[in-house]
Amino acid sequence: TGETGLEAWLRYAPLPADAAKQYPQYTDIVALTDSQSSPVYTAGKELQDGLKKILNFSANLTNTIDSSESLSPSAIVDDGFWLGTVSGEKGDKTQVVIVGQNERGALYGAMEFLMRLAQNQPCPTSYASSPSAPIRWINQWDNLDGSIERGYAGPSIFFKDGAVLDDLTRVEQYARLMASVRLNGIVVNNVNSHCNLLNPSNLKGLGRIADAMRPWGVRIGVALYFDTPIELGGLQTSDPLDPDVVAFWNDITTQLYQNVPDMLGYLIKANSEGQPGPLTYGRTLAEGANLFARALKPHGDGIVMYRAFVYNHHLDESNWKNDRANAAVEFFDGLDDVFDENVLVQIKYGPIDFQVREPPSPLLAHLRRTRTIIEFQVAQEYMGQQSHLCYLAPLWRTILDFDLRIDGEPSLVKDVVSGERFNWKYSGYAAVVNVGNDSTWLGSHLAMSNLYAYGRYCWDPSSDEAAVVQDWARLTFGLNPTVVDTITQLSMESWPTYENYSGNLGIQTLCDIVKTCHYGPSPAAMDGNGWGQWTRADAHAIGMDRTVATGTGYSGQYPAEVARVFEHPETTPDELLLWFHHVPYTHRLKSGKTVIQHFYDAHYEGAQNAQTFPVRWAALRGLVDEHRFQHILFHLTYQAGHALVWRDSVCTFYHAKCGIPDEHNRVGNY
Ligand code: GCW
Repeated sequence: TGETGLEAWLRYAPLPADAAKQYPQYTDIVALTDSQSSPVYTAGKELQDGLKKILNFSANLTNTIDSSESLSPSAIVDDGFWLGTVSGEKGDKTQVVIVGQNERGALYGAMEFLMRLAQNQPCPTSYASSPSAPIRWINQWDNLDGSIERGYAGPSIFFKDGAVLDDLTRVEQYARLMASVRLNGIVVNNVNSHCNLLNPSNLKGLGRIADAMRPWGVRIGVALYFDTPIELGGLQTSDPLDPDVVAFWNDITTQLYQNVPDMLGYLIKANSEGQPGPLTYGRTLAEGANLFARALKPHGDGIVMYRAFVYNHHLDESNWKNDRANAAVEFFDGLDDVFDENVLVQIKYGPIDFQVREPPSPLLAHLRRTRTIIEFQVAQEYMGQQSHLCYLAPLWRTILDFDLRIDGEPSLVKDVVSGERFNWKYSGYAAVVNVGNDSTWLGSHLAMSNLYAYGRYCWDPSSDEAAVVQDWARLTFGLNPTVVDTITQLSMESWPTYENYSGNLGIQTLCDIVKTCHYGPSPAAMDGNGWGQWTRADAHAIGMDRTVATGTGYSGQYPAEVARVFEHPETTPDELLLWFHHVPYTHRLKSGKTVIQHFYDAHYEGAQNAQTFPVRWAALRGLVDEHRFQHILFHLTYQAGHALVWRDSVCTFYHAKCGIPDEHNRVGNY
């Protein structure tokens, strides 16, 4: 299965003999638990399996130890662990000790040990590690019929024909991958969901999903459809203040907890892209969120993940002041004190929609008492849909390292999200992931670095993105430095390359909005519709004027110090210029180039670099198994071709719009 991709980065490939012989003979594994559904038991089994595969050791697994010693390292928090070595009682045997702060932490420590071993890194003598944030979750956009919204890797591993699949083997394997990068929760169905999830047999099915994932320390939650009381309950209304509606949700929640006693809670997309919500009934967003919060409250620690992705998708472009980017702050301002304490607001990293370049959502600077979850997308919806290599960790870092300067104080997005900035105990990360039934999980072997990196970043948002992809490459493709270096370099170049040929200077990914496929170049599709992902390109100028002085006022949603920077073209960084300003094509960038010449040059540079990807990959022939070698070569060759299509479509479009020739005489001379 190594070659098909099913084991992804958890292949535990055998170490070469000369490396393997440096390791002590691990003979006995003790997993201190009585329960086979405990992550501690899973840890023991995983160690047994990993040692067999990596070192060809057959170790015994038991669950008791003759020792009064107990280790309780104090500096680790929930889900954290300590991994180290201690000398045996007579000093003759070295033992590896893994101590979890909880059961999940023990599993994480065991997998850390194995993933180091698989990279030929001996067990550290003393290593403690704790998560940056307690919420490290995935959102699946899987529909009950088995299709996946924005899925590019086959049908759902959870659902088919309106029901939960009988065979959940892939779900268990997915939970194993999640545990290895310390992801601890998943919402299994689409936010554009429907009420058929909540029929009695599916409630049982959800229980089976939870049972399959629990041994890996993964808890499940569900996305709810706001009008379920009408459509499933036969009520006249779904008004969140109606007593029958309240009773309906209380009842559903009780039934859910009967099947999933450790449920994470509810993810809610409401009043967004045609979905009903509290505003439909003349209620506030908080009244809608609190309805679910109160239904959850009696059952445990379940939370409402209320999505901030609320906006009007029939916006009138003829009004210069209209701006979809303003929506989240406009809708959520004033609600900071009225959400119940178990409501968290889930905010996409940027104010529009997972574009190739966005500033961080300003809502992250507005909610102080209401805790937040930041939403990323491992699914490469606007990023080449797993047909293009686009390693996203460098993009995530531009968001996580951004200093919002809330109240004039250091306020890095990662410190807001971790809870540190406002002293929250429960907050963190979600990412939309579109794994499917394909044996590669995401449809592309190389795209899996994004899933791996997502977990690593939730745990430690200050990780070095090159080091993360190197670890992933060693685990996935082996220890050959040529292979690891090539994959690392291609991955590190991939986002800047993609940005170059897809959409520059903060103009967004110039793909097809109107057909809603969000794939392939279509700069014309950005304007003239209600979606609000506008570029306002005409014959003379381009970009959204989001200034307070003359535009939509969006820049003023940031704290003062940041707002000042974005208010003026001179202080706005080039890469976000057209996000914030409407400027002539002849406007000079800090680089000295005009906007239009930058467009031409960037598209040629990006497409040119993409041509090198298959060539550089091809140099690895014989160093990677033939199956994966060919699969990846095919993808990179396709990407190289599609990059040319991108380049020529975008350059030709703007050339025709403004009539300004390319200084290097390429555009229009095909
Ligand atoms: O990015 C957009 C997608 C929709 C998605 C929506 C959302 C699930 O194009 O497919 O719907 O965002 O995040 O709700």
